[in-house]
Amino acid sequence: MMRQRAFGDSSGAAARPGAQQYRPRIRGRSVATVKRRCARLCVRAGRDISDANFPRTADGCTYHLGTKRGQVSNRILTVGSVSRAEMLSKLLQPLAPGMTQPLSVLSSRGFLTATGLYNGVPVSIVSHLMGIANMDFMVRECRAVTDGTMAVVRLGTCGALQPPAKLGDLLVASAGAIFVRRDPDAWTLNDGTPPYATSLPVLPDAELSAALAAEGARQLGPQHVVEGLNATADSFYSSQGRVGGDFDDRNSTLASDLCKLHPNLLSMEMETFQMLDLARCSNGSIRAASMCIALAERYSNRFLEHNKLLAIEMAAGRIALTTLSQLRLEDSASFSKKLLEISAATPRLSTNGNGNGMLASAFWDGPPPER
Ligand code: R1P
Repeated sequence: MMRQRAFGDSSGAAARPGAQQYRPRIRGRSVATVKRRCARLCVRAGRDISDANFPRTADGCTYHLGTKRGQVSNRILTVGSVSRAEMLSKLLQPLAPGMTQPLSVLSSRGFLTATGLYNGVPVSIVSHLMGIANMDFMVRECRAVTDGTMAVVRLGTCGALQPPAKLGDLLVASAGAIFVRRDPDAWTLNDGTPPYATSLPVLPDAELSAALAAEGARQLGPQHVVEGLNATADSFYSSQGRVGGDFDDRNSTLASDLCKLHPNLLSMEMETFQMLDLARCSNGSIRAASMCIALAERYSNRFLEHNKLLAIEMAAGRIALTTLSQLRLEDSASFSKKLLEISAATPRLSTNGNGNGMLASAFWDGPPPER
């Protein structure tokens, strides 16, 4: 069945008479005031895009993530969900004296970037949303606004495909990731063409991956960390072998076929391969590794309880942040100093300059912007 292939205002309901009107405020200012100030900053910064090849605003914000040089560290913890990014950002200290929280930017496309200090080292937590196309935006647009070697750790959730991977474990992709994609030609031709195709594995940065696994074992115990191969799928349902009656997916043996083909296969998710592939193609400028929480046991059909997930996310976040902050990067000292200088000079209210995007959590803790 498998074939091996390399792939080159809210609507505002009318207030009831006598009802007290709810007026949300952000740092003591009305939402309208904050929006007006954001809009002024946007206009001043210039929202027009200057380059069709690699679109950016006049003040250097990238098109989808909405961040610019000085807002992103070259040590990046990337996570799928925005809520996970927000939760883990509480582990960061503000970048510079006078700041009360990490610098945060929420783009109009929904990417959240939070930059602060962990163990005194600047680190960014960036949400990459879901799927390989979004991971592509995250890696390329962070690369474009950072200097020096970039180290990226993905902390995701995944399905555990076979023992020894079990519910709640941290599955480290030390053996890399393969890509699994649905091939529509199988349905078009209907001539026996295999419906799913897999790539060869792409490896992580060996030192970063080993450090992640070692830190995981140190903080959680070795029984909760399993190393092996990951499979990144181009969808959640068909290409991960989830079966249902609504579509002709031809995938009932997909997960077991993959396990037969790769006995060290542990996890299945939707982004790791793309991150490792881009790092491999970055001319040596990106070091990447991936660790996923086993949220589902596909072989037993069990799913992790929500409260347990939250606890493991926090623990895994500390593991990833510790690993990133301790990693030796050639230019880390000079870069950290530069980021701190730039960030200290950056207005605390950030706009992403791309359409309607506004700042997320770091709403206004500095002086009012120039008019
Ligand atoms: C699917 O529910 C999402 O969860 C997994 C998959 O890779 C996909 O992005 O990872 P995250 O929890 O990191 O988003």
